[in-house]
Amino acid sequence: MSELTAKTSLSANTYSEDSIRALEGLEAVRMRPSMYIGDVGARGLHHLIWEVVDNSIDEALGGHCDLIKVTIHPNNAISVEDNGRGIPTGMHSQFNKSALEVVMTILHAGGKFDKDTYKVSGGLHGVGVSCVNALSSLLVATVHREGKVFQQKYSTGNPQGAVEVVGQSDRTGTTIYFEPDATIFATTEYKYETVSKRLRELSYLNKGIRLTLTDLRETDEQGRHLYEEFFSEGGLKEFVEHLDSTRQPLLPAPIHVEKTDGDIPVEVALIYNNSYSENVFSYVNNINTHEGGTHVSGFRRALTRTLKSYADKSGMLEKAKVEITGDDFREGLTAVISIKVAEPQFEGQTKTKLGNSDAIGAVDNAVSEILGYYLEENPREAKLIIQKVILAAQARQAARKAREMVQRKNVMGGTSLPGKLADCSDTNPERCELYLVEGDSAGGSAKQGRDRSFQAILPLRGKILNVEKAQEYKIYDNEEIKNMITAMGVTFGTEEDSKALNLTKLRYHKIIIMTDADVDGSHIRTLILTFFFRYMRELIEQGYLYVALPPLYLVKKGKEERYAWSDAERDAIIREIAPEGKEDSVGIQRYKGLGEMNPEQLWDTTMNPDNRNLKRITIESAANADYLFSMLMGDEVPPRREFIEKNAKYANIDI
Ligand code: 0RA
Repeated sequence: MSELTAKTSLSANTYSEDSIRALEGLEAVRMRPSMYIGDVGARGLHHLIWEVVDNSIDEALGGHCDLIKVTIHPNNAISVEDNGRGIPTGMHSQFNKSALEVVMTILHAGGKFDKDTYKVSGGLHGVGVSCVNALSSLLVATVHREGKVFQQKYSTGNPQGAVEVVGQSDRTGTTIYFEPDATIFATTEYKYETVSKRLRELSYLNKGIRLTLTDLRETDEQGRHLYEEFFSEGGLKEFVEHLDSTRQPLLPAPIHVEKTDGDIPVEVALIYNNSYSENVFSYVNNINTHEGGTHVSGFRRALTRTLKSYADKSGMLEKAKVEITGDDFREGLTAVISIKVAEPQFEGQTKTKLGNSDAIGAVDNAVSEILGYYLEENPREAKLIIQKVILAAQARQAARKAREMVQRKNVMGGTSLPGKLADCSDTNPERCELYLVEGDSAGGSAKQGRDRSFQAILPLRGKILNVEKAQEYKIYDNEEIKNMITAMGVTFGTEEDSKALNLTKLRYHKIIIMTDADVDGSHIRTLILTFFFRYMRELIEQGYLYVALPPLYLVKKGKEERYAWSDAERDAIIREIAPEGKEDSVGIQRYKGLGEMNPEQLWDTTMNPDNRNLKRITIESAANADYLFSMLMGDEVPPRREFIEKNAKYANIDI
């Protein structure tokens, strides 16, 4: 229904002016769903859950609720149940209909009429549960309140009847059940892991709230459904401990800051570990602010000033004769910053950068005060931190020299390309691809098989350096890493930040990692990914990094040759090309290495844009990715063993 027909058909008299506006609102959501929920892919689909859970979290932050149960139903419907006060069901005078109906059908009506509750959802989510309603083929709202159970059903946002009393109740709470509209979403399949990660994160960000997740779609051997419970008593302190559980801590426990400054509640937890990377995650109203913003600036300012002043007083800096910069205070730092603001302004490319200027002072004040006390009261820990900072400053100077060596210009004024690179002839980065290929022999096949107009090949010898365990200046000594950096044309260091990645001279917009489909190949791929994640995260965020997926099998019968990327695909091909009972005349070759393919086969299956399988690398949640990389590539063995045992079934491991 277009806006025009909505107006004419409804102004026929039964509806008030307000309800017309409301209907137009929800119709607009259905017409341009991505404007409200980002996209209509898996991301937007999951966004529906966050939207509904946010409302229950708001009720909990107001002190009215401590339990939120999320259920994935067999038909990929979702229900979110809370034990809050229940959405009011009485008449809403302004709209002349029940408050429940107003909340469910009027855009942005959500919390407007509940002034007592401190509303924090907003910004990215916060479009209101009415959007979820508009995008659901069926939504059922059930409210326990005033001794009764009230219920109203909707379809694509339209009430299918009035609010009804369907039973009696001795509790309060709201349950929202919804079935995402399959005519809107490209996929309607929920991913358990995505939901479970977000609920875990929410439990750390909102301590004291119990969140549960039940998946009714499958049962295990004992007939049990997948079920998890998330509850954090310690909040961000536990979040930071979880993030750093696979690293060696420098302090016995995280430093925990909790203070409301003005009307901004600030919570920060930080710890130092013996790694060389900085991991600062920030949230505003429970939303991950990937791009940082004013709250992160306030944190950095407080950290630098407070530690610097302590270090100056201690006399340790003079002795070390080294100049300290802001970066040095953040090496080996893991921190989570979470603030709640009434009207967040989100800026930046992905609208995940906080702009509110009062957040700088709020976080600065809270962190300076509590970190200041901590240093005075814990001189032993304070000394460990300052020693670490001094080492970081010394390493930074070494790293700068090493970086400059890699980026040095040749006599002609340009940067010389590595000798092993077989470059492409096109010079437009948007069309160009760089294959990072495991081993010289596969590199040779790739060079012969490629389309040299737009495909460049850089063979990498053996295992590249594990950057998770190496100090920054060491990585620039590594031949393979140096080759990658110069081939790609990226540089490091801007005026503001000496480590910042500069992609303006990036020579290829597809960087494709091509390794063997065996255990060694996976290891090498992980090493390369670790390097990109730690030193070139922005390149991943821009969508430039890919993994090539070579086929696992060649199925042959007579002259017919077909490739398969999985066991299931292999079996399907055999059924297709061999008559029943004659499956034995069929030849099957299991590819283990790229080297087993000749250049034509490599082109056909893995490099030709018409046939190949490329997987784009994304960073779903930086906090989670950070945890995984440090766990897989770091020093602690037990969590890695546990991960491998749990995930072995997903891997193609030849034993
Ligand atoms: C407005 C007023 C009141 C409750 C709520 C909203 C509410 C909304 C949601 C959404 C999910 N769960 C919810 N729980 C409560 C109650 C006002 C009162 O009872 O005084």
